[in-house]
Amino acid sequence: MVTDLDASDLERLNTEFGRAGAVRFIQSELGGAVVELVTPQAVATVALHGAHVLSFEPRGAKPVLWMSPAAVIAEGKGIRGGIPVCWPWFAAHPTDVSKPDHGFVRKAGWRVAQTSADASRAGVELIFTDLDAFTHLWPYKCELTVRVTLTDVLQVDVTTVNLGDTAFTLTGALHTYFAISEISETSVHGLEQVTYLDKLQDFARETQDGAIAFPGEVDRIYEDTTGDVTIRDAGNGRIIRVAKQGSRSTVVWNPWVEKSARLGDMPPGTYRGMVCVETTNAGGDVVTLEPRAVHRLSAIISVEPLT
Ligand code: TA6
Repeated sequence: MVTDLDASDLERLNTEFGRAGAVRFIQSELGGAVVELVTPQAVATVALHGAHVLSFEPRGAKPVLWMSPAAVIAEGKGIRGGIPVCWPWFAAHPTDVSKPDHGFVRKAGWRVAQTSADASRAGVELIFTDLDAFTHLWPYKCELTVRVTLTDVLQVDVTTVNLGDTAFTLTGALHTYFAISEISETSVHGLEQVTYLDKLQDFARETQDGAIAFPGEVDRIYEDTTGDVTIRDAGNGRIIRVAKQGSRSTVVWNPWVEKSARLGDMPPGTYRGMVCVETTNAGGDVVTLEPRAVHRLSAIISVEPLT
C-alpha cells in the first residue's frame, strides 16, 4: 500500500523530495506516511493516503482543521476529518448508488510528484497514479493531482486534466472539516440570501436567511456562490475564512447526534467541535471537461482575529 511506507521508504522520500526545514516525510500516528510542511508562520501535514490534508496550524493558534479521535488511515477507508478529496463525484453517484459516496480517490494511495520550498512557503504536489485500477468506476483518461501550498495560509488545488478524446462531467469537493470551540457559539457568514438545496428536506430549495446557525443537523448545498465564506468561531476568538476558485457551490454540514452515531467514526459529542464548510462542484454546479481541458478546484483557508 503506497501509504503504509516503512522507514526505508520514508528515507527514500526524504532523500528525493525533502527540503531542509520546510518539507519532510514522517510516519503519522494515524498510520501511513505524511508530508510535513513547515513555514515561519504555520505547520501542515498531508497524508499520502487520499492526498488528505490532516492538519493546519498557524503558529501560536489552535488547530484549524478538525480530526475525529477515531480517525484512522487504512486502505479503502476515508479519514474522518481534515480535508477529504471527493472526486470524481460529490456524495452519492448520480446514477449508480452502488458506487462509493464521494468517489474513490480519498480512500486510496497517492504518490509524490514534486515538492517546493522557499523562505516563506512550502508545498507538495501529489498525483493519483492508479486510475487504471478504477476504470470500472471511472472509464476516462485523466491526470489528477493535488497541490498543497502553505504560507500563513493553506491552499489546496485539485487539478483534473482530460487526457482522453471524449468529454466527461465532473463533480467533487474539498470536504473540509473545521475545528471550532462549540457549535452553539458558531455561525457561518457569506451565504446570506443564497439559495440552497436542503438534504434534510429531500433537497428542497430554500433561501438562506441571515447567517447560518446550528440548532441541529445541517446539510445544505448552496448554489451559484463564488465568494468567501467565514466561520465565526466565537469560543476561540477567531474568524476562519474559506476563499475558493473553480467552484460555484458550497456545502455546509454538521451531522449532529444521530448522523454522527451512524457514521461510526465520530465518538459521541464530537460533532460539537466541528463544522464542515466544503468547497465544491455539487448540486447543479457540474463541470464538463472537454478533451485536453483542465479544471482546478481550489480552497484557500486563513484565520483572522475576531474583532
Ligand atoms: O458533505 C456532506 C455529506 O454529503 C453528508 O451528507 C455526509 O454524508 C458527509 O458528506 C460525510 O460523508 P462520508 O461519506 O464521508 O461519511
